[in-house]
Amino acid sequence: MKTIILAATLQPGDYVGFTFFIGSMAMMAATVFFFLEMRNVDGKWKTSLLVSGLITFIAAVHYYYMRDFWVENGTSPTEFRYIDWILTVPLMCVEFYLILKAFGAKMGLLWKMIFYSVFMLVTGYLGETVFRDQNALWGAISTLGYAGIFYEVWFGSAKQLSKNSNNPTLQKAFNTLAWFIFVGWAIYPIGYMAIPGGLLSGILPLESMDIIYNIGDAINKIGFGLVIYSLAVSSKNQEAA
Ligand SMILES: *C/C=C(C)/C=C/C=C(C)/C=C/C1=C(C)CCCC1(C)C
Repeated sequence: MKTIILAATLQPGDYVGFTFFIGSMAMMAATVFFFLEMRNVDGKWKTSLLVSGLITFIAAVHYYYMRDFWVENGTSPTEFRYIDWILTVPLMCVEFYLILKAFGAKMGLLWKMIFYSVFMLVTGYLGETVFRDQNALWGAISTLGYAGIFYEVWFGSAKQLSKNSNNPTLQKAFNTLAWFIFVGWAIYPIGYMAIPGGLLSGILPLESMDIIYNIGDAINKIGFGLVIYSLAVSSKNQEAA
């Protein structure tokens, strides 16, 4: 008997597929939320919320494709994944710049962070695809880009600007975002190490890579946006008080 598999049909037990569906919907819902809430915040925060919504919007569209790709091929949609990241991760750097702009952030800081993130992603992509046999080496090279961003927000000029702002609301939000970079972003290298021949491939089955990436994206993209949103709302309440 011939089984007809309809496009984009989930099979029972396809946990990777589940997280792709949940991811698509969560990113869409978050996008609607950020865009609609733009009317409820003051001037400069509108841009920050717009960027938050763009991040989840770009992810929602890619998740739509990735979900389809996974369901049809049963393999990781690596290209869509990295195209998404190369757009959304620099936009997360833009978020840092926007909240620090009023306290003296320069374009140089933004470009530096964008450079680190693009370096991290291009080398990570090479390790996952072209040079899979040397994925550990490329993973290590990619980590240098991650370390650059980590340094900026924990010790570098971004940290200094936040420290010198004398604005407790900004500092609290900045520190939360810095924890996202530390803990939230550290989720990704764990997923990367599940690729065949990767450092954790003995412990983690290959499917766990996409599950881990999907969880990481939901936490980081939506969580980051919510931190920005609460900063915008509490800044408004402060001014009203
Ligand atoms: C919304 C997407 C985000 C926040 C993606 C972040 C991705 C990373 C922090 C990826 C990092 C990697 C390493 C640090 C080493 C191994 C290769 C990567 C690209 C998975």
